Amino acid sequence: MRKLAMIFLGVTLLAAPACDDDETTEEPILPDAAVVDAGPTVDGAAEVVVVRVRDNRFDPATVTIRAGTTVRWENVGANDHTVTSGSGSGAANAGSAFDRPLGPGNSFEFTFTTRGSQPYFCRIHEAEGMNGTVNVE
Ligand SMILES: [Cu+2]
Repeated sequence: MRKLAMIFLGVTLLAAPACDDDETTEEPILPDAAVVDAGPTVDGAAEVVVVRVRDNRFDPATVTIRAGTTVRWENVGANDHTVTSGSGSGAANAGSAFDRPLGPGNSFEFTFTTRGSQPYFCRIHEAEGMNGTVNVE
């Protein structure tokens, strides 16, 4: 019985402060026209550019983005592919920035921070000319 009494007391104390709060409810404050006119801030906003990975090509094969932009490759085909940095598997730096197997329905994101022209390719369909370029400005 003593335990029950303690629980009851606890519930009563918790419920008590909510009794007379209704009068202090505030209306939402709408922003002035001047604030709305300022518009959204573009600088620093996350940007994502989508490249579709098809059988067997990147679409579009060339994208031009600003530094800090994320590219998302989406495999919309039926084949396995890879998204591998470098101009080809023979390049000394092949796969040094990214090297991701990409099965059907999967996607991969990479954020480019270094400016310049950055080639990439698919290891599986390299011989078919499945490659692309990300130009980072
Ligand atoms: Cu491929």
